[in-house]
Amino acid sequence: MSQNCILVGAPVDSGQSNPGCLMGPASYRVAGLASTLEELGCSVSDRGDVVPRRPEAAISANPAVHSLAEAIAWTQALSKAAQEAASAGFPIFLGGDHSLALGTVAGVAAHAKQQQRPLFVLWLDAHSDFHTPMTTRSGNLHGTPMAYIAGLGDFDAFPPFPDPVPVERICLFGIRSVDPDERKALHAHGLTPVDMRELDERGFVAPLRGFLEQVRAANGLLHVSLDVDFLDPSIAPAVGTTVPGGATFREGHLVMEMLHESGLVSSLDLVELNPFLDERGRTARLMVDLTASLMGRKVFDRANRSI
Ligand code: 6HN
Ligand code: MN
Ligand code: MN
Ligand code: MN
Repeated sequence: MSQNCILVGAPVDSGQSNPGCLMGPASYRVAGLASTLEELGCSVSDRGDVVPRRPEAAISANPAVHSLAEAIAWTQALSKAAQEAASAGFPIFLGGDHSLALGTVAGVAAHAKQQQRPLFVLWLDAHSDFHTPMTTRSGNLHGTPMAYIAGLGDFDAFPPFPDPVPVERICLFGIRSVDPDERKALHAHGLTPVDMRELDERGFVAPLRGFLEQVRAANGLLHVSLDVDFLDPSIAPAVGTTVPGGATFREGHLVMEMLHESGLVSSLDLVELNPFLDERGRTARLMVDLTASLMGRKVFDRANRSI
């Protein structure tokens, strides 16, 4: 699968409170993302960084929420950029904090609708990101995109999500930190995360394979949102919301290799990298290497090892 990769920088920093994610796109470029993909036979075009319009004033009904106007401006700009990129090739969105997915997934959902294909979402994260602006206590909107994508109400002045993704088409994978209000909402909407406990018991292969089979059976498009904190902090320290007990180096690569072999992935977010917290670029390089595995880098080609 040699792809036409379209890099879209999304230096979003307003969805959390730990400055630094805005350096993420630059860090991926310095770590050699484009040349790594080219070595795999992909063609790569880098569209540079998206620039949102000046935010219009917006105040949330929840006083804890900050940077609402910025988040809405990013959502509008990224939704447009993502829809365009998705119709031209395989978009890779370089974050930026996870609030960028409010826009990127809205854009790829609009694209999927146009293609009349169902969109599936694989959320690789320590967190479920299933708050609405009404339930978040931290006020950090990077904790909300999954609920937006699933079409939950109460999203302040955000544009309505174009074509909400039903929970049966969402897989939250690697989860190990869920706030009480998120747990309530997940229950209410019948969305059961594949949490680390389940992965400990069943391993990574069976649950992922089950989800990929669903995508294939529905001839779906698959958006993957990779949060740095999906990975264990010992291998990926450059994120403001580390949670112990994450995916190991090999588990991370295994997921990416299986995704490649499935041939089903149509777009990717790389989110939450905070280069200010990195150690000599190791987290940025790991994220680039994981992307390489997703795009087909492997040790050895062997038939019949696919899902
Ligand atoms: N992320 N649930 C916590 C909050 O502040 O709402 C953490 C959110 C983390 C967000 O993983 O992108
Ligand atoms: Mn996240
Ligand atoms: Mn997270
Ligand atoms: Mn929270």
